[in-house]
Formats: sequence, C-alpha cells, structure tokens
Amino acid sequence: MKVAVVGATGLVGTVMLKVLEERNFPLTELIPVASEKSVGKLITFKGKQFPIVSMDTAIGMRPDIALFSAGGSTSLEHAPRFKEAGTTVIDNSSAWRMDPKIPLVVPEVNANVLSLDDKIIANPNCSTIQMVVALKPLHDKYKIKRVVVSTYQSVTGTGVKAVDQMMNERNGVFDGEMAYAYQIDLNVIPQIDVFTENGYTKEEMKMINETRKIMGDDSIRLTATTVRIPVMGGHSESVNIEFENEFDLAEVTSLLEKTEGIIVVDDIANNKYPMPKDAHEKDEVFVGRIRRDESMPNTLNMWIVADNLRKGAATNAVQIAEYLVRKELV
Ligand code: 2RA
Repeated sequence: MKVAVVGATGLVGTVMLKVLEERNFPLTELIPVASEKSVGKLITFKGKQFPIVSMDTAIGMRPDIALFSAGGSTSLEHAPRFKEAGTTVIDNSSAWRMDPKIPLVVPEVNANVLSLDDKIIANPNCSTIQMVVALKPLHDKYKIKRVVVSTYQSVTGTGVKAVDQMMNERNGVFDGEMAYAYQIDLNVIPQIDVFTENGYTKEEMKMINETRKIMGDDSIRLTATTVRIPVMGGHSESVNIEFENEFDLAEVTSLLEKTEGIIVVDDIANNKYPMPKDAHEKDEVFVGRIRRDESMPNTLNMWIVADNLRKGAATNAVQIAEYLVRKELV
C-alpha cells in the first residue's frame, strides 16, 4: 500500500503517522503532504526518512490511500483529484460528512456500509465518534429513543494554536495569538465552532446529525451542549440515554465490556472512572459512571472519554484504512 498523509505536519497528521507506525499498517511507501513551506523537509517513519511533497506531486504518485487532515476547503478541492487518480481518500474534515453519497464511518459501528465504489470516505467528528462507539451496542439491544449529551472538550481539538494559547496563559504570557475569543486557562467556554440559526453551534449539530447517519437511524432524538475546557488528552462526555425497552444495569455494563474498542472503568468503590489524563495516547473509548437515571424510566447515565486525536481522528481513520485492506476494498 502506498499511503499519503495530507496535512502531515498538523496535530492530527502527526498522530496519523504515529498510529500507522504503531499498528504496523501494511505500507510500502509513505507520501507525507503539507503546505508549500514544508515541502522538502523530512519526516521520519519507521526509522526511514521521507520528504514532504506538494499536493500535485502526491497526486502524480497515485497513492492507494490518502488520509486527509488538512481542513475542509483543502479537502473539497483536492480529495476529488486524488479520487480521479485512483486513490481512496479517508477525510477527517467535515467537508463530505453529510453528503448522502459519502459513507461516514466508525468501523466498530458501520464498516459494513463500505464498498469498492467508495473513493471518498468521511471520518466523523471526534466527539461523535467516541459517543457512537458506546451507543451502538446499547441501541442494538434496547433501542435508543433520546440522547442528551454535554461535552467537556480538550483544547487539542482546536489545534496547536489553542494548545499554545492555554500554555501561554498558564505561564502568564498573554501576548501570543489567540485561538479562542476568550481566555481558556482557568475558564470554560460553552461554544465550540460557530453558532447556527437555531442557537446551537456547528459542533452540537455535528453530534446530532452525524450520530443519526452513522447509526443509520433517523428516529433517534438527540440534543447536545458542547463545551471547551482547559484540558489536553481527550474529550469527556456526560451522556443521558432514554431507551424504548427496559434494561438491566449489570447487562449494560457487560454489553459495553464485550464491545470491541471499549474499556469500562467503573469502580466507584475505589473512585475509578475514565479521565482524559488516562485516555491520552490510547486508542480505546473509556466508559464509566454507568448508572440509572432515577428520574425517568428506561434511562441511563454514563461518562465517555477518549483521546480526540486518536480514536476521535487519527486512529479511526487508520482503522477505516485497515478495514479496506482486510476486505480488499482498495
Ligand atoms: C473540536 N470537534 O474538538 C473539534 C475537532 N474536530 O473542536
């Protein structure tokens, strides 16, 4: 497999390279792609050095797979050009996610929708990915009626500039460039992305719309509040789920424990629950604080944490690529 990583020097691109290396992806040639100012610089991968190339050079090299994490407009412009060259694009931006012709995939949930004809595949939003991994086994068993989610999202979801802003604020340096309109350190910002006409942010609408598409069920009702907190390492989510059917709490835990990609950390007797600090650099989704919502019948509360740069972005994209290779869809 010849694999291009588009946006190789960004936060997600860097993690994509690390994940490809760690998971020993069957790669014969790596093609790192970045903006003109990085062209010619070297990227070390598995002890070998690969020069960063331009978009045009990469397309000319006709990779089998291109993992894109370079923003929506780059993706809209260049993913179709890779597709023309016979490359399968797995795109981490929001550009293609809600296009009805484009599959939006979390492998544990809906890899079965993929076919040989899919040459552009969308990787969902980070906060959506970790939630659907945990919702899917429960939906299959008890049928979800409604989800109420509130998120606590890491600054790494915004990018390097936001990490710098937080660390500068922490170190008392306030003259750097701001990624957010407000101070983030020692603060909480109840806005992720811009507001839409209905008063929700784009991030909140992504969680609602992408969840229904990935789960293949438009009847699921969802509402979301997405919040940026001064944390690195992962996104956390408080999720309240109302089911059509009755559930047994021990069975819920056991279903989650048996689900590929989930680690249940739920030992309140010993004060154990998932935290971003522990999820950092892990590929799994961590679930804990599993308990009944005693104010409503058939309703559950749980707490979901995952490394947003890993399962929320790079790992999920690499897992899609692994699935394509395994099923000979590329
Ligand atoms: C965030 N959802 O955390 C974004 C990243 N894709 O802001």
